[in-house]
Formats: sequence, C-alpha cells, structure tokens
Amino acid sequence: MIRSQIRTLAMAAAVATAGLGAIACGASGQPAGTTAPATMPASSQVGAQSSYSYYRSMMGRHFGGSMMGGGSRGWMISPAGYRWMTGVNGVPGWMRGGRFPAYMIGPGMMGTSASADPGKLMGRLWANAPGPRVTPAQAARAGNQVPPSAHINQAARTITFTTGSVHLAAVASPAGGPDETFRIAGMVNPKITVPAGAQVSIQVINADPDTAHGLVITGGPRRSSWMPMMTSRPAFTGSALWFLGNPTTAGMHTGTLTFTAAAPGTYHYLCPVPGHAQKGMTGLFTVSNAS
Ligand SMILES: [Cu+2]
Repeated sequence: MIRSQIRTLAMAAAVATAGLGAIACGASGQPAGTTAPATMPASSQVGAQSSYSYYRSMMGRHFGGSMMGGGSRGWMISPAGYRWMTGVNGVPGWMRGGRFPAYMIGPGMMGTSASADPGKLMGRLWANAPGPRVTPAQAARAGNQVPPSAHINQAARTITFTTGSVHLAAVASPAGGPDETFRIAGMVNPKITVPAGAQVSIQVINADPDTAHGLVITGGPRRSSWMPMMTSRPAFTGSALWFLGNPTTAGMHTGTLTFTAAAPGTYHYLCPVPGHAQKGMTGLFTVSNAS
C-alpha cells in the first residue's frame, strides 16, 4: 500500500471515530462490536493457534513494542483482541461497527474522504499470515473453472446445481477485473442456485493486490449496507470466510467455506469487508426446493 492510500484510509477512519482518540471502549474494556458472535465452522479455525502467533508478532512489528503493555493496545493484542480482529467464533468487531484504534490508523488523519476502505489496512496486516495459498495461474484457472455438475448460462450469468454436492471457486478482484467483484465459473457475480440440503464448499481466493476480501452467505437485504454484517449473519453454520490478506510473492491467500444449504430460500453472497458489497462484491444465492 502506498503512503497516500494509508493516509486516505486513516483520515476517513478518523472521521468515522467521530473524534475518539482510541478504541471506543465499553465498561468491560472491549471495543464496540464484540457481542452476538455467530458460529464459525471448524474449517475456518484451521490454523487458529499459529494465526494468533502470527498476529502477536505482526502487531508488534507494525505498531511497536508498546503493544505488549496495558490499555487498549494490550487488549488489542490479547486473545480477545485477536478475536475482535479476525472473527474466530464470531463476526469481526470491525465489521460490526467497531473502530480501529487511532494508533493503527496513523496520526493527523482528520477530515478526509468517506471512501476509506478498512480492507486496505487488513489486507496489508494479513499479507504474510500463515495458511494455504495458490499461484496467480492457479487463481486464474479457478476463477474460470466450470464445475462438472453445473449448468451454466453465460448470458443470464447463472450457475445452477441439481446435485447434492456443490463445489465452487470464487476469486475476489480477479486479475483482468472487474475490480471489487467475484469471478465464479468465468462469470462476474453470477446467480448461484443449489438444491436444498446440498453440501456446499466454496474456495475463496483473494487476488486483489492491495485489499482484503472475504465471502459470506447471508440472508440479508439485496442492496447491502456499507457494513452488512451489522444487520446480517451467516445464513448457515459455516457459510462465512471473513477475510484473506493481500497476495505476496508466496502466493495468493485462499480458504474454503463449507456448509449445508439447509433451508430453501433466497440468500446472497457478499464480501463482508465494509463497503465492498456496496461496490459490487455480491450476488444471489438461491436454495431451491429439492425435487
Ligand atoms: Cu471485499
């Protein structure tokens, strides 16, 4: 991320904090947005221990040794702060209206644009996180791969499954664009239909060079808010992968969410990073009555 981007993000975030100099703490000392956790699948917690180790060292590296002290910095580097940042066992606090503390955003950032993207900060912080990765060539193949059991309508941008086992790949901000979209089976944000009861796995790859992205299936409104996880929850147990960091020379981060499409209905998939669904990272996900 270039310095001007950091400044833009930081300024807008400072506006969002409405003058608060640090994390908005409640009586418990926790920042806002720590309540009402949603269930996370076991697969999303793979590597959680090593990820926490990464988190501690990364935060110290970015924000200094004082991370280990008391106050909000000490809380932020605690297991509770880690959960607030990552959403292990719940929606990340910063996706639920929580605010990044000022020291993470940077000094002198008041009064800038409203186009701040917290995904820029998180993508940078998690760029070197542990976890599986793919090469850019693998990501390109995955984004264009049509699952053998799927029925595709390119013109209508639909992908329909009638099988009880559904495997998809979704590439966030794919090379060649469009930016801030998902490429699935060679299409931009296609409408996905699966039968009720289907076992669904979706491999998510973050191909965006400078922004974190994730994917959540929710029952929230069609036109998403800036912060959709304020009003939505994962529709099914396991239907969330909160975010993946920026690619590095080691490859592009990838993760797979798995869930059972238990109840017929109309849902949406979206990127839960604030602002991204509004920019276009969303599409329909329909669970049809099994015939
Ligand atoms: Cu995103």
